[in-house]
Amino acid sequence: MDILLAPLNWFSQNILQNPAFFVGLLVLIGYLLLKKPLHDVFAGFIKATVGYLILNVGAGGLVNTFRPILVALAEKFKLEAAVIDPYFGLAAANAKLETMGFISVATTALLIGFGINILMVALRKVTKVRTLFITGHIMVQQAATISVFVLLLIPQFQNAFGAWAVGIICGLYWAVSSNMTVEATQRLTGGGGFAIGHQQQFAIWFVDKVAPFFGKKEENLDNLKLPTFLNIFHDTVVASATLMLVFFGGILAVLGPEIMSNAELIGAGAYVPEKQAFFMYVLQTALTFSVYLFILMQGVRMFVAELTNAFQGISNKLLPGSFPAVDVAASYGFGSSNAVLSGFAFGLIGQLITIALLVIFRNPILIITGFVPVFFDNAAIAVYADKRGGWKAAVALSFISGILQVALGAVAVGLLGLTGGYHGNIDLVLPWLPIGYLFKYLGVIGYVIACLFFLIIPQLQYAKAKDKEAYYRGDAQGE
Ligand code: ASC
Repeated sequence: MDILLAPLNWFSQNILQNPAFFVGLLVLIGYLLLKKPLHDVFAGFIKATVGYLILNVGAGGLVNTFRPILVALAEKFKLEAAVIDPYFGLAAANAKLETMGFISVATTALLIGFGINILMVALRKVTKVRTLFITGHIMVQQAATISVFVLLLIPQFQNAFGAWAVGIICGLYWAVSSNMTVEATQRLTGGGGFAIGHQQQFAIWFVDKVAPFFGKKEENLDNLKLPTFLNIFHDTVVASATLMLVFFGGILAVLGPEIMSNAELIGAGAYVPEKQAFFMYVLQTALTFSVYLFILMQGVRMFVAELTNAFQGISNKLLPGSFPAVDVAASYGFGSSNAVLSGFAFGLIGQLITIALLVIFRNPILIITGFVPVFFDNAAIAVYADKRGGWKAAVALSFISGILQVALGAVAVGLLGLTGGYHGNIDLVLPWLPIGYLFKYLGVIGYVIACLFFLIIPQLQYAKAKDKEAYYRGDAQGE
């Protein structure tokens, strides 16, 4: 058994959980299948891997710099609140699994889930699933949260079968949810050849469907007529730096130098009072946002370009009609230049209003905005919404998403009895919160219903597609 498990564990830790190399490997295989000269294969592998590593630097910089600032708010006001952010959710889920004696379930479930996803794609003629979810760091977070859903709410699975129960439903979610983003992403990217495998696939599907009801796609954020002096905000660097100066500048002013120089609380990005005036620190921190956003987009452009070309090899020869499902940031470069920031801004407003309502109505569970959902989810929602329904759709749908993230996040914290945080991304409340209630009230039957729900979705997608060949090509059908 060990002989079998050792290579699997190696693969999981070194490739699956490190998607830069996974994407690099896919590009390498894709170019080999396309019979490209070896030096081109090598160059493609390097560009894709380095591009993804650059994306990691950008995303990691954003997360590590701005997450602690939001958390410091809870400290300052002595709030007993859950932070809705997948890194806090991971810590809270692991703490819960530890007390339940199931800490190792999530890692096993990760491999089982990935295997299920591969199986679903291999059997695509039957399952109608075209996408392989390859964003490993996200799968780690989700496997932990979903372990709590399954094992806590369905006591019958608190045994050796538990890891299988978690793995199977994780695999179904990964395969089916990413499959739901194919048409929307092909439409957004003009046939980019990838899908989204992250934490907002259901939301992307939904937004793509409803955005046209909010407005015209021609009235998108890029075409928005601004008074001449506001035209400077069509530039992402100017817009993001200004927005962050107002938003994080405001928060940092409230927090003050004392908390921000507490290295233990704030971490490596701490303010160093001896070296820098507080005002200059605030200015630099706000501008750093634009720096990381710029880096992130650069990395995305590099790896997406390679992946799009190379994957033709895989989808022509190895797995016909299949798509890699990658980090949601891959979609950011394809929308209006300021869609990402608009999504963040209006998602944030939705979140803050809902948090204020929780406080006013003395809800027993309070929520603190976490950086990852408010930025990465709502940015994507606005990008897709703007493409289909223009700026009105982008504004309205990211605002609604912000409300749901907080309101339903608070319900999820209560349902799962978590302390300190919850995953918070939009898919982890819709559809996962209703699924949680199915588990709670129907037990194993609820689990079976949830699995059938996932299995039936691609069947419905396929049944609805007028042109069945085009379904496998991923072409967007019907406007
Ligand atoms: C997440 C998460 C991250 C970011 C990153 C965005 O959900 O855990 O680190 O989004 O994947 O590019």
